[in-house]
Amino acid sequence: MIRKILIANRGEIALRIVRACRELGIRTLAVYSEADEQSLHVQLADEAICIGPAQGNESYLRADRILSAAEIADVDAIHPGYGFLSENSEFAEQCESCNITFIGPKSETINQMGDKAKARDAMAKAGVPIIPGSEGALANETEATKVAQKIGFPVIIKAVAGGGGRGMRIAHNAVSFVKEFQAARLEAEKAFGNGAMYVEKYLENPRHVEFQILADRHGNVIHLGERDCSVQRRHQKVIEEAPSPFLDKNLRNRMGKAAIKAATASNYVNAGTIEFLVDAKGNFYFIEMNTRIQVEHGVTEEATGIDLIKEQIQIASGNRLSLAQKDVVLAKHAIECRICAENPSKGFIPSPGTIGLYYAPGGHGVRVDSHVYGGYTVSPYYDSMICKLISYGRTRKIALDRMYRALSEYIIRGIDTNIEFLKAVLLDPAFRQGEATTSYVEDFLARAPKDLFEKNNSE
Ligand code: MV4
Repeated sequence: MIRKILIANRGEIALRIVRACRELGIRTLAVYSEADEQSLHVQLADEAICIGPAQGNESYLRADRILSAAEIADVDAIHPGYGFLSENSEFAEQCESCNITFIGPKSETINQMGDKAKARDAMAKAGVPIIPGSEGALANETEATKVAQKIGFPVIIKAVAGGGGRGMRIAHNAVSFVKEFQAARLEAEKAFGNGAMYVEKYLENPRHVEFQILADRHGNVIHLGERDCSVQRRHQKVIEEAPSPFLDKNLRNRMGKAAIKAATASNYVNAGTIEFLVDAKGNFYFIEMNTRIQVEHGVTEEATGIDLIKEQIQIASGNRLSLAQKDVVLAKHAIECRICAENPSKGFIPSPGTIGLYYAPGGHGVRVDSHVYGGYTVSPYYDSMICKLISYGRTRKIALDRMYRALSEYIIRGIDTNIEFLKAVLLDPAFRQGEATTSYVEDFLARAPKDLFEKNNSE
C-alpha cells in the first residue's frame, strides 16, 4: 500500500503529481532547493524538506539527500517526474534497496534502454522495425567508416548514451564522416562521460511520432495512441499534439502493435514512451524508448481522458491496469504549447526574472499546467519552461482555434516569453494543414519576417 509519496522533482510536474496524490488520498512530501521555496508545489504538498542550494547537482540530482528525506519522512514511494533522476537506474535500484517503491520501470529496463545501441538491437530482435544501421556500438573510426559506407550516405552518428540530440552528427560522404564522427564522440564524452557511438541511415525530414504505453506487473500492456512531436527547435519540443495529423487508422494500429511488442519484449512495467520516426511514405522506425513520464503526457491525457500519473501510482502499487486496449479511445484532439521564459527575437535566450502582472487563460477546453503566479521569480538555474498550455476539443481545428484564443488571453509581464512565436506558428498554413516535420521550426524561422516576435510582454 502506498500512503505517502516523495516527489523528487520541481516545477509543474511536481505540482501535477501532488494533484494526482490528493485525488487518490495519498500524502505528499515535496523536496525543494533553496531557489524553489516559493514554488506552488512546495506550498501545496503536505510536507516539504529543503535538500540544498539551487544548482541541480546540489539538490534535485542528489540521490543521497533525497533518500535521507525519504527515510526521515517515512515515505512508501518516490515519484521521479521527468529529467533529474528519472532515468537513473542506480537511483531506482537504491530506492528499491531502501524498501521504497520507485514509481517507474525496473532498474534493469532503465539501464538497458539508456544504452541506445542496446535498445536498438533488442528491438530488432523483437521484430520492431529499426532504421538500417550498425549492430551495437562501433569500436573505432575505421569500423565506423566501413559500416557507414555499407549503409550508404547520408548517415547519422549517434551517442550510445545520448538521446534528445546531444552528441549527434550527420555525415553526407566518407570524407566528412571521420571529422563528424570525432566531433560527435568528443561531444558525447563531454556530455555523458561515454564516447561510445553508433550509426544509422539518415532519414530526411521525418516526423517524430511517439506512442504512450502502460504496463502493469501482471503482464498487461496497452498503448494510449500517439503524440506528434515534430515541432521542435534544437531538439527541444515546442508543440505536441494527439492524435498525429499524419496517421490514419491503419498506420496507428500497426504502430500501436509495434509499440506493445517493444514494451512486452523488454518486460516493461509502468508508463513509457516508444519513439518512432515516420517518413513521408508512412514507413516507421523505432528510435528510442523513454522510461519516464514525459513532459507532454498531458496531451495523451486530454485526448483519451486517462490520468497517466494515477495509472503510474496504481501500477506501482501492484494493481492491474484500470482499463483494456478496447477501452482506449482517442476521443478528442489535444495540443500542447510549451510556454518558456525566453526571447525569440534574440535567438530564444532565456529570460529569467520576476513575473509582474499574471493572468492565465481558462475556459472551455483549456488546461494550464504551471507552478508560476504573479510575483513568482523564474530562476536562471533550471529549464526555462514556465507553463504547459493544453487545448482540446472534438476536432483538430477546434483545438487549434482554442489554443490561439488561449495564447491571446495569456498575460505575463516582467519577463519575455515565446507566446508571440507560438501564435505565429498557430496561424501558419503549413502547421495548420498538419504538414510539419522535424525541420518545420527551422524552415518557419527562415521564412518568417524579422520583426514577427518583436512584440513581447516585458514592456
Ligand atoms: C534521426 C533522424 C534522422 N535519421 N535518426 C533527434 C533526437 C533523437 N531522439 C533522434 N533524432 C533524430 N534521429 C535517423 N536515422 C532525425 C532526428 C531528428 C533530428 C535530427 C537532426 C536535427 C533535428 C532533428 C529533429 C528531430 C529528429
